[in-house]
Amino acid sequence: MKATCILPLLLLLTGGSTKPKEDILEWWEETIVYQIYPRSFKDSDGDGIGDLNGITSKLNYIHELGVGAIWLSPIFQSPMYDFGYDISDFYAIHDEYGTMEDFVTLVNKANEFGIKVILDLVPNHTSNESMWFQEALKGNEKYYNYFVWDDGIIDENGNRQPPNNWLSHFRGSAWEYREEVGQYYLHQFVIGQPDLNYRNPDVVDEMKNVIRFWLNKGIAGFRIDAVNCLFEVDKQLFGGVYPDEPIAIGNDGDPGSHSYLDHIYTKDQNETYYMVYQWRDVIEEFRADDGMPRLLMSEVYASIQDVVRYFGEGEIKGVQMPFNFDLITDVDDSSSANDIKRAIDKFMTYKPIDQNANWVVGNHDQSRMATRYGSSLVDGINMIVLLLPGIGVTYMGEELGMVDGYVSWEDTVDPAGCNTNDPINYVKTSRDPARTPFQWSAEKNAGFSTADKTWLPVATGYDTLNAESQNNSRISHLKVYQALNELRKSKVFRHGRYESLALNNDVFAFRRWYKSHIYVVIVNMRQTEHTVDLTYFENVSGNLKVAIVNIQSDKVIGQKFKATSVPVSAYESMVLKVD
Ligand SMILES: *[C@@H]1O[C@H](CO)[C@@H](O)[C@H](O)[C@H]1NC(C)=O
Ligand SMILES: *[C@@H]1O[C@H](CO)[C@@H](O)[C@H](O)[C@H]1NC(C)=O
Ligand SMILES: *[C@@H]1O[C@H](CO)[C@@H](O)[C@H](O)[C@H]1NC(C)=O
Ligand SMILES: *[C@@H]1O[C@H](CO)[C@@H](O)[C@H](O)[C@H]1NC(C)=O
Ligand SMILES: CC(=O)N[C@H]1CO[C@H](CO)[C@@H](O)[C@@H]1O
Ligand SMILES: [Ca+2]
Ligand SMILES: [Ca+2]
Repeated sequence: MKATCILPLLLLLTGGSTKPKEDILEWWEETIVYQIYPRSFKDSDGDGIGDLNGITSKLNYIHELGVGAIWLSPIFQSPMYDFGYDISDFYAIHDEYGTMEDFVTLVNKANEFGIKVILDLVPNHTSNESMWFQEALKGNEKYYNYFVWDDGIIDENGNRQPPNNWLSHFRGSAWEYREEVGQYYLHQFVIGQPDLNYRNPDVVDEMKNVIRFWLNKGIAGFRIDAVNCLFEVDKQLFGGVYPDEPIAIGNDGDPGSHSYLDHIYTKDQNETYYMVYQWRDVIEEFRADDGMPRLLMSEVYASIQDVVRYFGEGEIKGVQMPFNFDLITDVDDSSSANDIKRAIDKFMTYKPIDQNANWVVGNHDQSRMATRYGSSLVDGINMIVLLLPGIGVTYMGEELGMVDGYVSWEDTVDPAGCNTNDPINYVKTSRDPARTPFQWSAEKNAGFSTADKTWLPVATGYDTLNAESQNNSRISHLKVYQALNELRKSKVFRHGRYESLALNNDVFAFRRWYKSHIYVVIVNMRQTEHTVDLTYFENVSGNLKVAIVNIQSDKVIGQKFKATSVPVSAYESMVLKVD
């Protein structure tokens, strides 16, 4: 406690915060969370689709990366209208991915490697092929009440119309009529994804049982999908009618597109936060049993104020990791060093002081990091993700600098692309390019599969850009990633403090320090050369020694530079240690 009186002052000076005391860190506070999109990671049986045994066969690779936790995108039984985000049985493994036995083997083998397994919870909706929805259609009242139904309205011409103007994320009305029921059901995502009704206590209990079921299989936590869409407004507050949403200011003029409306009644409802806090209580039941903390991560694209509410409120605990998407949504290859600094400082500024930041630069819904930032910045961005204070998140392939693959209109399968019915502009919304198979080697299908056709085509360029060749070469993105991960284990990066500077428009730099150990990380966002003076950082003087450099750099590990004048070449990034 002795540090508390000087702490506020330090925070004022540095504008950043890390854990104030040298606590013993929980497992999830010191690891990297590595996201695997199972369909595209490794195919073990030659059908062109990645599977659980494929993941198990690559645990040694994940272990060599130094990653301590893998998060698997959904592996549950699904008709795959939305590639697993439409679940027909929350308690079963999707047959293309393997069996429950394969899953238990994966968890056990992962544990032998010291790797924890995190699953994706998709609580907003089920598949229309779920037993729950099928029972609802048959008139089973219990399951009818699992969904959100409404009569709709009859217009002046006597035609039936949806209850209101709500729009699906994938274009068009969010309401779909079912003859069997004589009512419309709500689907915030595709038609095949009816929304669950969280105002029904049975649904609340059911989802808690889903959480318990998988925790009992030995998993270490959940990533919760699209959680801010859980609740819709309570229609009782509007005389039993779901109110229209207002047209968004600054919309793109396309009335079918989700962004046309301002989602004040279908997103970020107050009740959502309290549902998530209840799920934290469920994982705490397990911790009380065996002492092992489980991790919850939430996926929410919202204002920073809304995102950090998922941490909890006062004494009430929420998730430990509300995903921080600022490095996806706020910056890209056109950003200046100042923009990067502001994007990083944003989460640090708004998060509760005793909670961790986390750093995410890609996922299965977003264009890949190496494409958004450019291949020259791959190592620099990985330096930011892995060396800033907090939890690093890597989407599979970021360690290699994998780029978006080209997927033709004929090969496009993502509903976000297909639903545009537009063979030209589908590329703007399709998420397939970020989901092309993992590039293992220069062999057929990049070593992903022996099939003649894979579910998505392998990206071109895999003959040189692949895990095997990067592992075999002395200098590669993979080797830089492993070196960063090794350095990350030191006290400076586990417990040290942090401050950042935009040294000019192009060069972003941050300092991490612990007692007398000081490191400075430099990332040049531009194809320009600079000489930078690092003595703008307090306590940085004398010489700095090169610890890690990006693959384009001609600096040598161990080489020394004067703090007052460090040369930085085009797109160069480096980690320096004050000598
Ligand atoms: C990477 O290369 C090392 C030898 O340099 C080898 O021991 C290791 O098995 C390789 N990793 C993989 C996943 O092939
Ligand atoms: C589920 O919805 C899809 C459209 O997304 C439709 O093609 C399919 O027929 C529906 N299945 C059932 C059982 O309602
Ligand atoms: C949000 O919901 C919680 C729990 O139901 C309630 O205690 C709180 O007053 C609500 N806050 C607002 C602003 O509606
Ligand atoms: C600078 O170094 C001194 C001496 O080690 C230390 O007391 C001080 O806290 C450091 N200040 C900062 C901002 O790192
Ligand atoms: C932000 C977002 O839309 N995330 C997911 C929400 O759920 C849909 C349907 O399940 C997924 O496709 C998205 O990836
Ligand atoms: Ca397979
Ligand atoms: Ca919902």
